[in-house]
Amino acid sequence: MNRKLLCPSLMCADLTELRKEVADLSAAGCDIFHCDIMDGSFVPNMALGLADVKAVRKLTDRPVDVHLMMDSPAEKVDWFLDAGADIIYIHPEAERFPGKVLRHIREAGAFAGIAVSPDVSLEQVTELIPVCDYIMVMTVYPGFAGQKFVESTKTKIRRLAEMKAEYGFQLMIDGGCSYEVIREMSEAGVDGFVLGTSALFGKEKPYETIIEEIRAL
Ligand code: S6P
Ligand code: MG
Repeated sequence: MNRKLLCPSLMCADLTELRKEVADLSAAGCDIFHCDIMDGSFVPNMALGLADVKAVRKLTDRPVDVHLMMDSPAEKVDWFLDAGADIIYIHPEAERFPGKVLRHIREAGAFAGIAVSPDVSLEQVTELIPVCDYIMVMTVYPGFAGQKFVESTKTKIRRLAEMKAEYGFQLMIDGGCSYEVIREMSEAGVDGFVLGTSALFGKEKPYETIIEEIRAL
């Protein structure tokens, strides 16, 4: 099994201590900093914003990903490219020409990704798969941390795992990633996990211990 890509979801971190949080998560061995950007329209919530991504970029040399939960992301993608995002995820159902946006992200030198919501089928995104460096299956409905893992997404995850070799994308999951889910989905071929309140934040244990335990699953 490959080394898991572990992506702390910074909306779950203590934002009054962002510098310390990023330093501690780095020291613990996290791989990619996950920034959830919401517009209050595509999803009924707001989380981080452009200024936060710029701040995180200044605080780490590790890859930073941006998960755009917004309507018509095409208009805003350049803001996040300029802010130094390494990976940008869009929701295809929020954009009229998602393939065009994914190609633009790649041409700008970043990695392109799609976030696939529980109600979006693989058939709906087939055309986009060859243009994706990352495919992130949403295992909760986008918008909030602390939700229950949606079991029915496992079928989609297993089907995507079978397609990885042909297309070469990294398969990620976001939402409700508990130790049990990580163990099972890692065996199923998932490469990376967004870590929120289910496994990483608000626990008694230090990040280092948790990351070590997750790597051993
Ligand atoms: C949710 C967002 C996620 C959450 C993460 C929280 O819309 O995209 O990245 O921050 O899923 O994780 P957890 O473990 O609290 O579900
Ligand atoms: Mg996310």
